Amino acid sequence: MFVDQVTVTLKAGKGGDGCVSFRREARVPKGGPDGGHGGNGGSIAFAADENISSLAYFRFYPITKAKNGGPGEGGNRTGKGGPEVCLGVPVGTVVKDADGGAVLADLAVHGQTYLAARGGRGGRGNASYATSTHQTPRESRPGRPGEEKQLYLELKLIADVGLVGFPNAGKSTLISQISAARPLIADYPFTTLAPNLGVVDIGEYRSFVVADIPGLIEGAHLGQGLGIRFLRHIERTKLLVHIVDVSPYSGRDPLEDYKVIMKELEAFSPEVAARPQILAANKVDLLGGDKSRLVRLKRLAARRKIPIFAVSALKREGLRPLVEAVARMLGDLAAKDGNKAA
Ligand SMILES: Nc1nc2c(ncn2[C@@H]2O[C@H](COP(=O)(O)OP(=O)(O)OP(=O)(O)O)[C@@H](O)[C@H]2O)c(=O)[nH]1
Ligand SMILES: [Mg+2]
Repeated sequence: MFVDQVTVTLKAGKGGDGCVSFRREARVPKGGPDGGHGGNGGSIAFAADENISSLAYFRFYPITKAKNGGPGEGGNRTGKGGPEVCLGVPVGTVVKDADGGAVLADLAVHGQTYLAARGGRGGRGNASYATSTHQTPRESRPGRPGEEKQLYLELKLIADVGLVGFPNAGKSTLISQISAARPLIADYPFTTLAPNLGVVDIGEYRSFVVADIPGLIEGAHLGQGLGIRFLRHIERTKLLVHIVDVSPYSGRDPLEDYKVIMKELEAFSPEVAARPQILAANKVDLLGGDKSRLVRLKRLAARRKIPIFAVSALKREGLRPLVEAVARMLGDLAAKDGNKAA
């Protein structure tokens, strides 16, 4: 089950109470105070883990509690600390306030952690109150409560390239041909219900990550089809590969398709819509003698200065130049970014 948003409740452990105790031993009269501090309550943290791919765990376990700290003991013994609970989340998880407002943490790198709910401090034991003028202190402090929080976790996959297009355009077919990803492919719309990531190997130890997401249709931003919420998974990509079905069997006009998708992207986020794009005119194997649909799309691409590649994802035609162009553009963008940073 792919889950990319959940609300969780965290209850960190309470600190253990401080102890009041006096040393009592044969032949040691007035042994003095020896009550130890309470142990700290257990904290709860999130850790990004590349082996976890969704937030599904939290659907089943929305509440996490950490153990309380143990009470202090005589003989100056500090109570046992509550162990920290570390919750694994997929890389790309954003932690927000429960109302979806402020971003508290963005766990974008494997191993990155965020201390979300701090355990309460243990209370002081009476031994720590002893002074030269106050030698038999009877005071101690109770442990402090642990933090209790409701948080909203949102997964935003981290990919370099996002595939966008109408349902059935061939997005999943393309990712299956250029990477090891094996998503479901079928001749009906909305085959893909959850995003797929694929790593595309371009030799010399270089690679990039592609995200295949569910298809968009007109009105997706109003909730048509599967809506546009999946677009969040391409929010962090550097470039988009926009796949348009140019075969006559789509029953639509490729130029119209292009514009509809752009409108939906715009409605989701103008920044995403403005991201560098490469057009993939797909299913050219079905064109037959009449190339006009492809030619018109190529003209539109030329007018808008968008690189375009005619491909057949199914027949693996034209995929190499497409992948090379993507790799080149990613390289150029990284170089530009580097210049900006310098
Ligand atoms: N003839 C031909 N068929 C293709 C080509 N690419 C994809 N198809 C077919 O088109 C249908 C849809 O392909 P998918 O890859 O599932 O399309 P999608 O864009 O992932 O669709 P959704 O997941 O529903 O958004 C499948 O039957 C594919 O075999 C192509 O280049 N040529
Ligand atoms: Mg698909």
